Amino acid sequence: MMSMLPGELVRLLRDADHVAVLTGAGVSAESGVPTFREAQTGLWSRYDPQQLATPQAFQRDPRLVWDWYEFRRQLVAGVEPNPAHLALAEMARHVPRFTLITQNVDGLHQRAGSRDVIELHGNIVRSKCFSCQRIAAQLPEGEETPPRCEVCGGLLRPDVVWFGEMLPEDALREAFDAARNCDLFFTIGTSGMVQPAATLPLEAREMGIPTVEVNPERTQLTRAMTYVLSEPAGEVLPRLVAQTWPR
Ligand code: BJW
Ligand code: ZN
Repeated sequence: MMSMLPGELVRLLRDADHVAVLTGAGVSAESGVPTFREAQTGLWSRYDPQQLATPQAFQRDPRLVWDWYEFRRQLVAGVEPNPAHLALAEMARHVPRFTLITQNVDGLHQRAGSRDVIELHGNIVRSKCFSCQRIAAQLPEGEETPPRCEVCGGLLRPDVVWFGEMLPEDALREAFDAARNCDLFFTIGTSGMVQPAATLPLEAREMGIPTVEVNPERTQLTRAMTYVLSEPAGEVLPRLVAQTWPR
């Protein structure tokens, strides 16, 4: 049985001029991409992602960190966007202004048809030089792991944001602008543990903007939210879209 969503939320969504959405790893879970904080499986079960996603880890063992990302690139290449990604792409077609902000590095929103996605933590398909920061146009052919920068010979690393690193300035500014100026803010599939992304929903809340959390588990953000939809995103988002804009 399909349970009804709060009528009030459906009306808010239908009437909104600007909807902003923050997504995290949970939005890709139903595609088969493990979330950041759930136990890693197989080869990588011995490693703690929080320990690998740092510049220090890369300096200590560049090959290990490169291999971890290579494993994840291949995993993501072998999965498909799920109904949650598709529902968000669909939502953007109904709302006059829609800002999609993601912490994910997997590119699945774009593959589902979302445009102008604000990527706060970068993207694993791109590589950049650990020394000179230049984005690598293509990965140089060769045996070396990690490959080297064609400009300065430095080691290449994924173009993602590790702990202790700054988020891309433009992306961060656009995300905070949207959080402060939208009419409705969604936080979907994120534990709300990582700063500064986790401040976005609270920022919206502070402006008196209604906020919605979509997550089957409680999080650090749950208490502050106006509406809490405690279900997997891939189940509840398509229903929300269908109830808001019936065909
Ligand atoms: C479902 C579901 C389904 C499952 N449907 N839901 C202030 C206070 C304390 C610390 C700091 C602070 N400010 C900065 C820091 C330090 C640090 C930080 O936040 N640390 C905390 C851990 C305490 N932040 C930083 O270092 C940031 N940089 C910064 O602040 O620069 C300024 C600065 C510089 C120097 C010194 C000081 C300040 C950078 C943070 C970069 C984070 N990068 C990562 C790795 C990216 C590359 C990679 O993927 O390898 O980004 S970490 C990791 O966490 C990844 C994620 O994007 C991010 C968020 O995780 P997310 O998406 O929330 O995933 P999970 O796994 O935590 O949660 C999944 C959720 O989904 C769960 O809730 C499930 O229930 C749910 N779920 N199935 C819906 N079907
Ligand atoms: Zn370089």
